[in-house]
Amino acid sequence: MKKIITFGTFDVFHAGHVKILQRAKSLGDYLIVGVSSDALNFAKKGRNPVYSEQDRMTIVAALACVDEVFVEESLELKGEYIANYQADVLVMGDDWAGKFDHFSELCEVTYFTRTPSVSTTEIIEVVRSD
Ligand code: C2G
Repeated sequence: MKKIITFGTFDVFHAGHVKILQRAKSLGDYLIVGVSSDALNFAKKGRNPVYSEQDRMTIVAALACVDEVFVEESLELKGEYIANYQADVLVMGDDWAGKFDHFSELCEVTYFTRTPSVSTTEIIEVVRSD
């Protein structure tokens, strides 16, 4: 069985998130998703997510293409997560291109082009301005 792993905050879940998860799943048989903890999201983006860690996990876990979810506590633990889940492929969006190439010792590393014209930040801005 070919296992794929990917990571993200998946806050204010949108079509760009669905598309990368579906594309990730198409590379193998079993898709594992590390959902960033609220604390990790704050460290990465300097703000609290709109949806709590628990709600973001619930949404991602409900998708047909997702087989397993867990909380990503730290960017530094990515190697441990890949090894523990015995992932064959790491998928990330190309906003992270090159950043995880060193994990190619552990598994294949693939970056997918981000879906254009949709982002959590833009959705938050549109909702705020209304
Ligand atoms: N994404 C995408 N197209 C968009 C928006 C996002 O393909 N229009 C992808 C991102 O490239 C990422 C995934 O969806 O691979 C999740 O996006 P975010 O929630 O923004 O993830 P991020 O906060 O960058 O967390 O360990 C790495 C991180 O946890 C990634």
